[in-house]
Amino acid sequence: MVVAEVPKLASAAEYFFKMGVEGKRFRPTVLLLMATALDVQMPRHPADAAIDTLSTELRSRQQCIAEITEMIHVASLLHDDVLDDADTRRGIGSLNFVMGNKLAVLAGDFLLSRACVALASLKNTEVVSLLAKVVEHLVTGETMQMTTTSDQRCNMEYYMQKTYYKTASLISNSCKAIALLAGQTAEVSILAYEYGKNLGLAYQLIDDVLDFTGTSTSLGKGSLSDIRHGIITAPILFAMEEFPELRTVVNEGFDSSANVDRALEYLGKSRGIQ
Ligand code: GRG
Repeated sequence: MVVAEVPKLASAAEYFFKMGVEGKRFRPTVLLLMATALDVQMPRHPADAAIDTLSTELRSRQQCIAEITEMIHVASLLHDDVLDDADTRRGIGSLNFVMGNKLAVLAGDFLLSRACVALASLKNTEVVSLLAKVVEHLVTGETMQMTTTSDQRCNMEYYMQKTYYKTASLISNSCKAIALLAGQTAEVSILAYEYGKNLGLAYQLIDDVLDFTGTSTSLGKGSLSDIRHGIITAPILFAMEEFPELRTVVNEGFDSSANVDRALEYLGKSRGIQ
Protein backbone atom coordinates (compact mmCIF):
# COMPACT_ATOMS: atom_id res chain seq x y z
CA MET A 1 0.00 0.00 0.00
CA VAL A 2 1.40 3.43 -0.87
CA VAL A 3 1.26 6.11 1.77
CA ALA A 4 -1.27 8.30 -0.03
CA GLU A 5 -3.76 5.42 0.22
CA VAL A 6 -3.98 5.78 4.00
CA PRO A 7 -7.11 7.93 3.89
CA LYS A 8 -6.75 9.66 7.25
CA LEU A 9 -3.09 10.56 6.73
CA ALA A 10 -3.66 11.86 3.21
CA SER A 11 -6.62 14.00 4.22
CA ALA A 12 -4.73 15.30 7.27
CA ALA A 13 -1.73 16.28 5.12
CA GLU A 14 -4.02 17.95 2.57
CA TYR A 15 -6.07 19.76 5.22
CA PHE A 16 -4.74 23.27 4.62
CA PHE A 17 -4.38 22.76 0.87
CA LYS A 18 -7.91 21.50 0.27
CA MET A 19 -10.06 23.44 2.73
CA GLY A 20 -10.10 26.58 0.60
CA VAL A 21 -8.03 28.24 3.31
CA GLU A 22 -4.65 28.62 1.69
CA GLY A 23 -3.08 31.12 4.07
CA LYS A 24 -1.40 34.17 2.64
CA ARG A 25 1.04 32.15 0.56
CA PHE A 26 3.57 34.85 1.25
CA ARG A 27 6.59 32.61 0.68
CA PRO A 28 5.53 31.07 -2.66
CA THR A 29 4.47 34.50 -3.88
CA VAL A 30 7.87 36.02 -3.08
CA LEU A 31 9.62 33.07 -4.72
CA LEU A 32 7.56 33.18 -7.89
CA LEU A 33 8.21 36.91 -8.17
CA MET A 34 11.92 36.24 -7.62
CA ALA A 35 11.79 33.53 -10.29
CA THR A 36 10.13 35.94 -12.71
CA ALA A 37 12.67 38.67 -11.94
CA LEU A 38 15.52 36.22 -12.60
CA ASP A 39 13.78 34.75 -15.63
CA VAL A 40 14.04 31.24 -14.27
CA GLN A 41 13.75 28.10 -16.31
CA MET A 42 14.01 25.46 -13.60
CA PRO A 43 14.09 21.81 -14.64
CA ARG A 44 11.45 19.67 -12.97
CA HIS A 45 11.77 15.93 -12.75
CA PRO A 46 8.83 13.57 -13.49
CA ALA A 47 9.16 12.25 -9.92
CA ASP A 48 7.67 15.55 -8.79
CA ALA A 49 4.28 14.14 -9.70
CA ALA A 50 4.31 12.92 -6.08
CA ILE A 51 3.72 16.40 -4.76
CA ASP A 52 1.00 17.18 -7.29
CA THR A 53 -1.45 15.22 -5.17
CA LEU A 54 -1.01 17.86 -2.51
CA SER A 55 -1.05 21.12 -4.39
CA THR A 56 -3.62 21.42 -7.09
CA GLU A 57 -2.71 24.83 -8.42
CA LEU A 58 1.04 25.06 -8.27
CA ARG A 59 2.23 22.55 -10.86
CA SER A 60 4.52 24.14 -13.39
CA ARG A 61 8.19 23.28 -13.46
CA GLN A 62 9.21 26.74 -12.29
CA GLN A 63 7.11 26.43 -9.16
CA CYS A 64 8.78 23.47 -7.54
CA ILE A 65 10.81 25.49 -5.02
CA ALA A 66 7.70 27.54 -4.16
CA GLU A 67 5.78 24.31 -3.51
CA ILE A 68 8.57 22.80 -1.43
CA THR A 69 8.84 25.95 0.65
CA GLU A 70 5.10 26.04 1.34
CA MET A 71 5.12 22.35 2.30
CA ILE A 72 7.98 22.90 4.75
CA HIS A 73 6.18 25.98 6.10
CA VAL A 74 2.85 24.16 6.57
CA ALA A 75 4.64 21.18 8.19
CA SER A 76 6.18 23.59 10.68
CA LEU A 77 2.77 25.19 11.36
CA LEU A 78 1.22 21.75 12.03
CA HIS A 79 3.94 20.88 14.52
CA ASP A 80 3.88 24.37 16.03
CA ASP A 81 0.16 24.12 16.73
CA VAL A 82 0.70 20.81 18.52
CA LEU A 83 3.49 22.32 20.63
CA ASP A 84 1.35 25.37 21.46
CA ASP A 85 -1.86 23.37 21.85
CA ALA A 86 -3.43 25.90 19.45
CA ASP A 87 -7.05 25.43 18.45
CA THR A 88 -7.24 27.79 15.47
CA ARG A 89 -5.11 28.29 12.36
CA ARG A 90 -5.89 30.18 9.16
CA GLY A 91 -9.34 31.00 10.49
CA ILE A 92 -10.42 27.38 10.98
CA GLY A 93 -9.79 24.67 13.55
CA SER A 94 -6.10 23.74 13.68
CA LEU A 95 -5.36 20.20 12.49
CA ASN A 96 -4.47 19.03 15.99
CA PHE A 97 -7.77 20.43 17.25
CA VAL A 98 -9.78 18.75 14.48
CA MET A 99 -7.92 15.43 14.10
CA GLY A 100 -5.80 15.18 17.23
CA ASN A 101 -2.13 15.71 18.05
CA LYS A 102 -0.90 12.37 16.78
CA LEU A 103 -2.27 12.76 13.28
CA ALA A 104 -1.16 16.41 13.13
CA VAL A 105 2.45 15.39 13.93
CA LEU A 106 2.35 12.62 11.34
CA ALA A 107 0.79 14.90 8.73
CA GLY A 108 3.66 17.36 9.28
CA ASP A 109 6.17 14.52 8.84
CA PHE A 110 4.35 13.45 5.69
CA LEU A 111 4.58 16.94 4.18
CA LEU A 112 8.27 17.15 5.05
CA SER A 113 8.84 13.85 3.30
CA ARG A 114 6.98 15.08 0.20
CA ALA A 115 9.12 18.21 0.27
CA CYS A 116 12.27 16.05 0.40
CA VAL A 117 11.17 13.94 -2.57
CA ALA A 118 10.47 17.06 -4.60
CA LEU A 119 13.77 18.60 -3.52
CA ALA A 120 15.77 15.52 -4.50
CA SER A 121 14.08 15.55 -7.89
CA LEU A 122 15.71 18.90 -8.65
CA LYS A 123 19.05 17.06 -8.70
CA ASN A 124 21.02 19.97 -7.29
CA THR A 125 23.00 19.04 -4.17
CA GLU A 126 23.61 22.67 -3.14
CA VAL A 127 19.89 23.40 -3.20
CA VAL A 128 19.12 20.17 -1.33
CA SER A 129 21.55 21.05 1.46
CA LEU A 130 20.29 24.65 1.65
CA LEU A 131 16.69 23.60 2.27
CA ALA A 132 17.60 20.61 4.46
CA LYS A 133 19.51 23.05 6.67
CA VAL A 134 16.38 25.22 6.89
CA VAL A 135 14.50 22.38 8.61
CA GLU A 136 17.28 22.21 11.20
CA HIS A 137 16.99 26.00 11.60
CA LEU A 138 13.23 25.82 12.13
CA VAL A 139 13.67 23.26 14.87
CA THR A 140 16.54 25.25 16.42
CA GLY A 141 14.54 28.50 16.36
CA GLU A 142 11.56 26.82 17.96
CA THR A 143 13.79 25.33 20.66
CA MET A 144 15.43 28.72 21.31
CA GLN A 145 11.95 30.16 21.77
CA MET A 146 11.29 27.63 24.54
CA THR A 147 14.16 28.96 26.65
CA THR A 148 13.41 29.89 30.22
CA THR A 149 16.66 31.76 30.82
CA SER A 150 15.67 35.32 31.51
CA ASP A 151 18.92 36.80 30.14
CA GLN A 152 18.36 35.05 26.81
CA ARG A 153 14.62 35.70 26.63
CA CYS A 154 15.19 39.41 27.17
CA ASN A 155 18.07 39.86 24.77
CA MET A 156 17.56 41.47 21.35
CA GLU A 157 20.48 39.62 19.78
CA TYR A 158 19.06 36.28 20.92
CA TYR A 159 15.64 37.30 19.60
CA MET A 160 17.07 38.22 16.17
CA GLN A 161 19.00 34.94 15.94
CA LYS A 162 15.87 32.99 16.88
CA THR A 163 13.85 34.99 14.36
CA TYR A 164 16.35 34.20 11.63
CA TYR A 165 16.09 30.48 12.39
CA LYS A 166 12.31 30.43 12.83
CA THR A 167 11.24 32.61 9.93
CA ALA A 168 13.95 34.25 7.84
CA SER A 169 16.03 31.15 7.09
CA LEU A 170 13.29 29.50 5.02
CA ILE A 171 12.66 32.64 2.98
CA SER A 172 16.32 33.58 2.48
CA ASN A 173 17.53 30.10 1.57
CA SER A 174 14.66 29.44 -0.80
CA CYS A 175 15.32 32.80 -2.51
CA LYS A 176 18.95 31.68 -2.89
CA ALA A 177 17.77 28.32 -4.25
CA ILE A 178 15.74 30.11 -6.93
CA ALA A 179 18.81 32.10 -7.97
CA LEU A 180 21.03 29.00 -8.05
CA LEU A 181 18.53 27.02 -10.11
CA ALA A 182 18.30 29.94 -12.48
CA GLY A 183 22.03 29.56 -13.10
CA GLN A 184 22.77 32.95 -11.57
CA THR A 185 26.27 33.89 -10.35
CA ALA A 186 27.37 33.37 -6.74
CA GLU A 187 27.11 37.14 -6.29
CA VAL A 188 23.45 37.23 -7.37
CA SER A 189 22.57 34.23 -5.20
CA ILE A 190 24.08 35.97 -2.17
CA LEU A 191 22.01 39.06 -2.97
CA ALA A 192 18.89 36.90 -3.28
CA TYR A 193 19.73 35.35 0.10
CA GLU A 194 20.22 38.77 1.75
CA TYR A 195 16.96 40.04 0.25
CA GLY A 196 15.07 37.02 1.62
CA LYS A 197 16.76 37.32 5.00
CA ASN A 198 15.80 40.97 5.49
CA LEU A 199 12.29 40.32 4.19
CA GLY A 200 11.90 37.36 6.55
CA LEU A 201 13.13 39.29 9.58
CA ALA A 202 10.76 42.17 8.74
CA TYR A 203 7.88 39.72 8.21
CA GLN A 204 8.36 38.21 11.66
CA LEU A 205 8.72 41.64 13.32
CA ILE A 206 5.40 42.68 11.79
CA ASP A 207 3.86 39.33 12.82
CA ASP A 208 5.03 39.97 16.38
CA VAL A 209 3.43 43.43 16.45
CA LEU A 210 0.20 42.05 14.92
CA ASP A 211 -0.03 39.55 17.78
CA PHE A 212 -0.75 42.60 19.96
CA THR A 213 -2.67 44.80 17.53
CA GLY A 214 -4.54 42.27 15.34
CA THR A 215 -7.93 40.67 15.81
CA SER A 216 -8.77 36.98 15.59
CA THR A 217 -10.47 37.69 12.23
CA SER A 218 -7.44 39.45 10.73
CA LEU A 219 -4.96 36.94 12.23
CA GLY A 220 -6.91 33.74 11.57
CA LYS A 221 -6.07 32.75 15.17
CA GLY A 222 -6.38 34.29 18.61
CA SER A 223 -4.43 37.47 19.34
CA LEU A 224 -2.01 37.80 22.29
CA SER A 225 -0.99 34.19 21.80
CA ASP A 226 2.77 34.95 22.09
CA ILE A 227 2.54 36.73 25.41
CA ARG A 228 0.17 34.12 26.80
CA HIS A 229 2.75 31.48 25.92
CA GLY A 230 5.45 33.56 27.62
CA ILE A 231 7.18 34.26 24.28
CA ILE A 232 9.18 37.48 24.49
CA THR A 233 9.00 39.25 21.14
CA ALA A 234 10.40 42.53 19.78
CA PRO A 235 7.51 44.78 20.97
CA ILE A 236 8.13 43.65 24.56
CA LEU A 237 11.88 44.05 24.22
CA PHE A 238 11.44 47.60 22.90
CA ALA A 239 8.95 48.41 25.68
CA MET A 240 11.42 47.06 28.26
CA GLU A 241 14.04 49.51 27.02
CA GLU A 242 11.59 52.36 27.62
CA PHE A 243 10.13 50.99 30.83
CA PRO A 244 12.76 48.88 32.70
CA GLU A 245 10.17 48.02 35.38
CA LEU A 246 8.44 45.80 32.76
CA ARG A 247 11.29 43.33 33.28
CA THR A 248 9.90 42.44 36.70
CA VAL A 249 6.56 41.55 35.09
CA VAL A 250 8.33 39.49 32.41
CA ASN A 251 10.36 37.62 35.04
CA GLU A 252 7.22 36.86 37.04
CA GLY A 253 5.71 35.29 33.90
CA PHE A 254 2.35 35.54 32.20
CA ASP A 255 0.46 32.73 33.84
CA SER A 256 -1.75 35.30 35.52
CA SER A 257 -3.96 37.51 33.38
CA ALA A 258 -3.08 40.38 35.73
CA ASN A 259 0.50 40.25 34.45
CA VAL A 260 -0.67 40.06 30.83
CA ASP A 261 -2.74 43.21 31.49
CA ARG A 262 0.22 44.94 33.14
CA ALA A 263 2.44 44.16 30.15
CA LEU A 264 -0.25 45.36 27.74
CA GLU A 265 -0.44 48.64 29.63
CA TYR A 266 3.29 49.24 29.06
CA LEU A 267 2.99 48.17 25.44
CA GLY A 268 0.14 50.64 24.94
CA LYS A 269 2.49 53.43 26.02
CA SER A 270 5.50 52.10 24.12
CA ARG A 271 6.82 53.83 21.00
CA GLY A 272 7.90 50.41 19.68
CA ILE A 273 4.35 49.41 18.86
CA GLN A 274 2.93 52.76 17.69
C1 GRG B 1 8.53 20.17 11.23
C2 GRG B 1 9.69 21.79 9.68
C3 GRG B 1 9.28 21.42 11.05
C4 GRG B 1 9.61 22.24 12.08
C5 GRG B 1 9.33 21.94 13.50
C6 GRG B 1 7.47 23.80 15.20
C7 GRG B 1 8.72 24.15 14.50
C8 GRG B 1 9.79 23.13 14.37
C9 GRG B 1 8.92 25.37 13.96
C10 GRG B 1 7.90 26.45 13.99
C11 GRG B 1 8.28 27.56 13.10
C12 GRG B 1 7.21 28.61 13.00
C13 GRG B 1 5.80 28.27 13.25
C14 GRG B 1 7.55 29.84 12.67
C15 GRG B 1 6.55 30.93 12.53
C16 GRG B 1 6.72 31.57 11.21
C17 GRG B 1 5.52 32.40 10.85
C18 GRG B 1 5.74 33.88 10.74
C19 GRG B 1 4.34 31.84 10.64
C20 GRG B 1 3.16 32.54 10.13
O1 GRG B 1 3.35 32.63 8.73
P1 GRG B 1 2.24 33.25 7.80
O2 GRG B 1 1.69 34.51 8.43
O3 GRG B 1 1.13 32.14 7.83
O4 GRG B 1 2.83 33.43 6.44
P2 GRG B 1 0.15 31.66 6.65
O5 GRG B 1 -0.91 30.89 7.38
O6 GRG B 1 -0.42 32.88 5.98
O7 GRG B 1 0.95 30.81 5.75
